Formats: sequence, structure tokens, C-alpha cells
Amino acid sequence: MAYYYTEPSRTFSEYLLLPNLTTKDCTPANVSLKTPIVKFKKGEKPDVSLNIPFSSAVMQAVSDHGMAVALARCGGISFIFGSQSVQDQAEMVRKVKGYKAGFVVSRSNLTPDHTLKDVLQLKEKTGHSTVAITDNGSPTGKLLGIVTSRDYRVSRDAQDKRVADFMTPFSSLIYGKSGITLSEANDLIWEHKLNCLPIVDGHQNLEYLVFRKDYDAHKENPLELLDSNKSYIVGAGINTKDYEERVPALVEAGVDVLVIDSSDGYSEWQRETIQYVKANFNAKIGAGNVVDREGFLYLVEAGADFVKVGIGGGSICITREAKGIGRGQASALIEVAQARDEYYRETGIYVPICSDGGIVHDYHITLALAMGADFVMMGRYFARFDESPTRKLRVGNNFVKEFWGEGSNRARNWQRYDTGGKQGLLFEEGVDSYVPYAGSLQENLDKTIGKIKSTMCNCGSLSIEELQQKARITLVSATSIVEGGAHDVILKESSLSEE
Ligand code: RVP
Repeated sequence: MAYYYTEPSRTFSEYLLLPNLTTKDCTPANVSLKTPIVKFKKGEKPDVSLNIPFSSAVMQAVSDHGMAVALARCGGISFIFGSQSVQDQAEMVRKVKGYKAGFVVSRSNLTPDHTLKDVLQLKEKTGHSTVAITDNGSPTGKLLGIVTSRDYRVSRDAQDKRVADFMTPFSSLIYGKSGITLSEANDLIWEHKLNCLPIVDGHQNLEYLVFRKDYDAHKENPLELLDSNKSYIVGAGINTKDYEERVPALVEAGVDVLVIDSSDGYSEWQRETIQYVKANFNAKIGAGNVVDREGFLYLVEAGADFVKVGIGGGSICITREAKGIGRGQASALIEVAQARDEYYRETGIYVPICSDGGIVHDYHITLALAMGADFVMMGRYFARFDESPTRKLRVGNNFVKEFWGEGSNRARNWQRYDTGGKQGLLFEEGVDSYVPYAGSLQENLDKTIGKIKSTMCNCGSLSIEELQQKARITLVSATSIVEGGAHDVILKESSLSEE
């Protein structure tokens, strides 16, 4: 006979936190969100930690190299999507690892033979007012000059005026030499009152541009997630099919943490994949997704460094409708967190867990952490920002970004849903959608983090670990959910647009 759970499967929205005593030192400025991402022994430190408990989903519409750099700069980690060729994914990882904070590869480039009209058109297209002039118009060609808006007057100069005739030539440029540090570059910027400093190699070939504003931004990101070489930390998704080809390429590219990306991780294929990685590389690997104690213990015993929790809760996910499997995200997380704590008590090994999918409101993140998650993974949340790789479109009066599930026909990520047998996507487990455009990652993260820290202070907790120990969580009735929103008032227009 089938086993029946007596409790229904619950979601985050069915719970609330109760405040604890807030002492005077318990202020948001004193809260640390540092959190482990890979397993460690009692009394030791994990090899990789996050400075904020955020990871971006292993999805085409969310995690490319651009998102990875932006999120690592804020202290979190992206797992670059695996539903692309091994070479393309490794290249994205390489780009993140090769990215030098503050040093940007020039994105607007022309040759001396171009005209003022070309400069204006490029400026219109890219929004950049600094154009590097190289012999072949490439970002790494021989640097011959720079054009900024100080070099021309649109009202006086003819549109067909040649760039060679108005650029600031190389002979008059202040530049930095290959290998210069960011702080040395910044000294030159200050000394010569520059907005932009080109960096060239021994043959005068352009390598990077360093902008004054980027240096300031770098200074403003004390939580940057860096490895010992000062490169950004990055993750990548793998599958249980082509790992013998994919993992070596990703490791070679410098990936910091791997994760097996699957809608159902309680499988012998995952065990074999973990064992292959552990036997052949000194690499960190997370596995999942699971929704119960058995699944968690299975993956931990196979050697997983962390375990991802959640089936069917993702915003674009229709696995529950398509296949009838899954579990409310809160119930899944609570059970797995209990198993993790027990495992820790018995073995002295702490295995971090990641709550993946179903985060709708910022407070859901705090709840997930309180329920035992060490970090969360989000797709929809990050898809809304400038930094996600998808197109920003106007639909009616609103700006939106495209967002599609890995189980949709658009992504065709059959490996994620494979249960053996025929290769290919038999039916969809995800949808293609839009999400409201929300601006920049940093701005939104600041707000979300502000809310999490504030709630943690209400709960008298200065760290995630303390929150997990002290949190008091209550179920809410359907009627009290109504009480929690604005009710029995007529909302003004201005309040209707607030989340
Ligand atoms: P959300 O943050 O609610 O958008 O959920 C993102 C998660 O949804 C992903 O991390 C992944 O686990 C899951 N996902 C991705 N694609 C699909 C699908 O097509 N069903 N589901």
C-alpha cells in the first residue's frame, strides 16, 4: 500500500516568523549574511562560502557570464547554465575567471577612417561616450587614439569629418601598461584628472579601459566574492549524461563549484556523476534536487558537497501539473534541514542545503533561511534585471524581460529531465514567459538584503546560523493571510504599484 503523509505539503506563504527580543546591538549594520556553500567538518571552515546567501539559477534565461560577474561582485554566486555546448559553457566560465574587476574590454571601437557620423551612431547604440580608436576597429587592436564627447562639437563639425582629424591621438594619451594594478590605474586617473585610462601591452595593443566610475563601484563592493587570485567565484551546472566531457572542460576553465542540474536528483545517475567527479578531480560538487530525507542522505552518502532542495516550485515550472510529482517548497525544506542537522550531529559533517525555486516575496528568503536553508537559488528574481542575458521588451505599457524554463521547448534541456531511455524532451515541464523588468541587480539586491537583515534583527539574530537556531515560525490560517495584506481600505494609485 502507498505511504500517506498526514501533513499537507506547504509553501512559504503559509508561514510567518515571530519576533524575538531585539537587543540594542542587533542592528542591520551588524548582521552578517556569510554562509557556507560546501560541506565542512565541525570546528573547520568551509572551502567556499558566500557573502550573501544568493545563487542564480542554472538557466539559459538567468545565468551567463554577465550575471555571474554582477552577482559575484555583490557577494553571491551564479551557476552558469549547462544547456549549451561544453565549449560555450567553458568559455563563459573562463570569461568570469578572467574578468578583472575594474578592467573592462572596450565595447565601443572604431578606426581612424570612420567619421563623426559613425561615432554618433555608435554612441546612440551603446550609450558609451568613450570610443577606442584602433587600427582594425577591434577591442584589442593597436590603440591609435580615443574619442570622447570633448573631442567634437555636433553643432559645428561636419558629420563626415574623419575620426583621425579629431581624436585625441595616442601620442597625447595618458595610458597604463599591461599588468598595472587597479589601484595604480586609479592613481593615474586621479593624478591626470581622467575619466578613462586605456591599458596597452608592449606593442601598443589595447587590452582594457579603466573607468573612474568603475573604480568607485569596485570600492563600494566590500562583499565581492573572490578566490585567492582575486578572480570572481563562479559555479556551473552539469548533467548526468555528458559529464565525462563537460567536467574536465569546466575544471580547466577554472570553475569553483559544480552542481548537477536536475529536476529529480534522487537517482543512481547522480551518484555515479558525483563519484566520477570526486574520483577524478579536486572539485566541489552539489547535487539535487530532492524533497525529503531519503533523497538528501542518498546524495550526501554519494559525496555531494551541498544538496539542492525543491521539485516543482519554480515560477516557470509545470512539473507538478505535467507529472504529478513534487512537494510544497517549505515542507521539503523543513524535512531536509532536519535530516541535515541530524547528519551533522551524528557525523560532525555539515552539508549546506540550497532552497531552489518558489521564492516570490523577499520575506520568503528569510523564511527559507530560518527553516534551515544555507542559501537560496532563484530564477525569476534575477531574470528581471538588466544583467540577465535575455531581451528587454515593451509589452503594452510595461517593460518586461523574457524568461523561460529549462524544461520548456525553448530551452530543450532534455538532460535535466531525463529518466533514462530515449533521449529527448517528450513533453514540456516548463513554460516560456515574461517577467516585469526591474532595473539593476545591485539596486534590487540592496533592497532585498535590507529587508532580510531587518527581519533578522526582529528575530534577534546577527547571523544566519543564529536565525536558524532561534527562529520561531508559525503556520498561518487562510483568513489571517488576508489580514497580513492591506485590507478594508481603498488603495491610492501610488500604493497599487508597490510590491
Ligand atoms: P524560480 O526562482 O521560482 O523562478 O525557480 C527557479 C528554479 O526553477 C530553477 O532553479 C530550477 O530548479 C527550476 N526550473 C528551471 N526550469 C524549470 C522548468 O522548466 N520546469 N524549472
